[in-house]
Amino acid sequence: MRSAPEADRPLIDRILAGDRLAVAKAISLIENGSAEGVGLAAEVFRHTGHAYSIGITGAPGAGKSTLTDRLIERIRKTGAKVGVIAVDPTSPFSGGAILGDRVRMQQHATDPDVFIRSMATRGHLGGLALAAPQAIRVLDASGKDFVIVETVGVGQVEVEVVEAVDTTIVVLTPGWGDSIQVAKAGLLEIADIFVINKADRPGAERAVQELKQMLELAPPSEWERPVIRTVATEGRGIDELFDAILAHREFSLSHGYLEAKRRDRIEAELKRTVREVLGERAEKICSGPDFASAVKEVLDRQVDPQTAALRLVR
Ligand SMILES: Nc1nc2c(ncn2[C@@H]2O[C@H](COP(=O)(O)OP(=O)(O)OP(=O)(O)O)[C@@H](O)[C@H]2O)c(=O)[nH]1
Ligand SMILES: [Mg+2]
Repeated sequence: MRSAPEADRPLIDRILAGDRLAVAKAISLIENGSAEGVGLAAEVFRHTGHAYSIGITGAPGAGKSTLTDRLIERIRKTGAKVGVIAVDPTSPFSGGAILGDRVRMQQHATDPDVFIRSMATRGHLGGLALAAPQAIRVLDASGKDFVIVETVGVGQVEVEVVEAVDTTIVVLTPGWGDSIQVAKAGLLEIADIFVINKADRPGAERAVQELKQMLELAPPSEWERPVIRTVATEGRGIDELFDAILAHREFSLSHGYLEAKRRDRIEAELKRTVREVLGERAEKICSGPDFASAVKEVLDRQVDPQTAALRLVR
């Protein structure tokens, strides 16, 4: 049983001590977009910069959660601590659609150095694109060495969430077929590592070849993106995948690439936040009493819409 004094300690202290309940609470506060969450995120920020983040994305059912589960296992063998956020942009409630995942990952539930949590957007300003990086930072501050973010890679939001991580893994399966779909979803651009999962199924080799051909057409880059075959259900290819992640981290660090990426990310986050704040302000202006009278003035032809709008803003 948790003693009362423990629960009375400031949330930030408990997070820094790696207290799971505190971490879960913090992520809920952030998810809900509460004022307390905003204050907490600010406190948390000073204690971040340690964790390495990994994004896992791909079509529904590609095996992302099974892979994540295996990766947790692999990472734990090194003694490192792991946090996982499963992002579900389609659900208004966390733990809804992804509940199955949490059950599957249950084997880690008793490991104090693993934290797994699904996340949806509720009230957070800017939605998941802004909430997810904050949740990653909570896990970072709580002492996790790796943070894995699982998203279903089908939309813009997911792509934005994945942009918030250090290494992005795109999971495909044999017969993922229409490669144009993959390209359209923006998955080719964001990948640092490709995984062809379900390699136990027919067509795996063809999928690898097809993908490699497609990559040859892409603009050349210093990091040659590996294509790794896995059978997540059997744990095959997981060592190779983990090695590829470490190699990408090594590459990113030694080429100043990670530093540049983190800078771009901060820029993007600041811009997005400024836009969100201004958007909220705009909503407020457009529902206030001055707005109604401005409409009337324009209707009465006392003022033109442009001038009236600028006046409202001022
Ligand atoms: N044959 C085979 N099946 C697999 C493999 N990996 C995962 N599966 C199965 O594929 C199904 C989906 O796996 P998940 O790990 O839930 O896939 P996901 O990408 O997380 O799914 P969503 O989160 O719903 O998008 C499950 O029934 C898995 O057991 C694999 O390597 N081979
Ligand atoms: Mg999943």
